[in-house]
Amino acid sequence: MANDVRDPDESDDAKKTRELIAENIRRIEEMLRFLPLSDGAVADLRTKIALLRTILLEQRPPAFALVGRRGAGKSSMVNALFGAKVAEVGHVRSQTGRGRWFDHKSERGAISVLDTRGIQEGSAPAEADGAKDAIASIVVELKRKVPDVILFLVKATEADSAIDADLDALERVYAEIEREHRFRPPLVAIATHCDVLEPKATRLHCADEEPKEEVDEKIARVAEVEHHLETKIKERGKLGPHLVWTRGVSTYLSFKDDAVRADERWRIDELVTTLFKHLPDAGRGTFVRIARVRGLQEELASNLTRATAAICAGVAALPIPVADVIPITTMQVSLIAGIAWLSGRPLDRKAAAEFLGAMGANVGAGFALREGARALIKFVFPGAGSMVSGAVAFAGTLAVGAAARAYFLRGASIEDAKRAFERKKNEEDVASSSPPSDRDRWNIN
Ligand SMILES: Nc1nc2c(ncn2[C@@H]2O[C@H](COP(=O)(O)OP(=O)(O)O)[C@@H](O)[C@H]2O)c(=O)[nH]1
Ligand SMILES: [Mg+2]
Repeated sequence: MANDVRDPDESDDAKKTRELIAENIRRIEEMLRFLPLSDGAVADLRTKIALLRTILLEQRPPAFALVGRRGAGKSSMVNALFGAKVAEVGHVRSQTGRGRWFDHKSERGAISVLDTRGIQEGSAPAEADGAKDAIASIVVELKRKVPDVILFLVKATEADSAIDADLDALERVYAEIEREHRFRPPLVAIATHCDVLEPKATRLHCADEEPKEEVDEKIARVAEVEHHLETKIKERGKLGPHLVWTRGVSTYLSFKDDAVRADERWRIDELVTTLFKHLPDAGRGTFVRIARVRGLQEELASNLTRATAAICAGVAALPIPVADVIPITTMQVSLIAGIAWLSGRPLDRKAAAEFLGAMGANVGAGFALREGARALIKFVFPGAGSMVSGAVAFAGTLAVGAAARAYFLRGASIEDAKRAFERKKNEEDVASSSPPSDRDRWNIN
């Protein structure tokens, strides 16, 4: 899949930071063979290193194919995922021409979208090139790149009328992908425009403020639509097995001069969570930055933290001279930069410097990763010489990760971040002061 795109607008600092992290990860990998660990433990560390590399260095835009007729809400869906105006909605001819993969961008990243509009319009095509061309171009595009997930969109108000042509189109898309890539992407079926179901005036996006009975009535209608949609899809043997989620949503956002004027989105967080679940790691980092669902940012950040902690503990198991603590704290600085990045900040040293400075480490904004690493030693491992035990490296890394998550993802004050750091560190210290020992914990031979 040729969808690994490096952002051409990436700053020099970001490039440099990437290179440093890449270099550091390479070093750590080289150390692996010196580690006194079992094969199983080494394999486990390799998996964790691969995760770090994928999240920090090998991100690409997630790729979604949107299937649904004109007006189903495909462009609105793209805007709803971003929470901003990135796609033209309504009767505007798309800037992409027909049936092309297109990267919708914001400063937080890009989502690659294949808008298959026109594919089901066997008759009366609105555009001069017609349905045949639409199909031909979509087939070409599906060859070029395989979608991670397919989103099938139907207007809730039209779900029980003629969706057979749409389902034919969807089958067609699956057949092409299957033939070309031997892969069947997960299918997410969405009923859009749920906000306009009866009772029309009842607002689902602020259901707490609405009469309960009316909300219940509206949600019951949504459930009916979902049931119908799901049944229709499951009737098709070629589609049913790939269906992972069916839900009614509202993508409604109104813009004025490109700024959000009204946000009436409903259940988009749930949708984002589902899409996240079905994305490969290479698309997940970008996706959580764009969609900004806190829980998912947290999930990825804690995966990153745990992986880094395990790697640091592994490095700490090395006898000197290789095992001075610099590689460990360098990994921790990378972790801070990574968590800042997941929060939407650029992947550069500025965010890490800000965090380290606020925590009390003395670093300039343009610090070298190693300098940051040295500064970090003082407060992660106070009193330690050049040797730290695996357990202490593990606890220290979890604590750094906890503080960075509090600061960047929850917008905690630096005081709170410090408290999160101390709390985590103490928890882990207590946990590691009694068995299991380093040896048990890391399967050390
Ligand atoms: N009320 C409401 N309007 C929507 C929703 N989704 C899309 N729309 C509107 O439906 C029209 C068509 O949407 P658009 O995203 O351009 O559909 P596309 O042709 O599939 O790209 C636009 O006027 C949108 O504002 C929704 O969930 N609720
Ligand atoms: Mg559109």
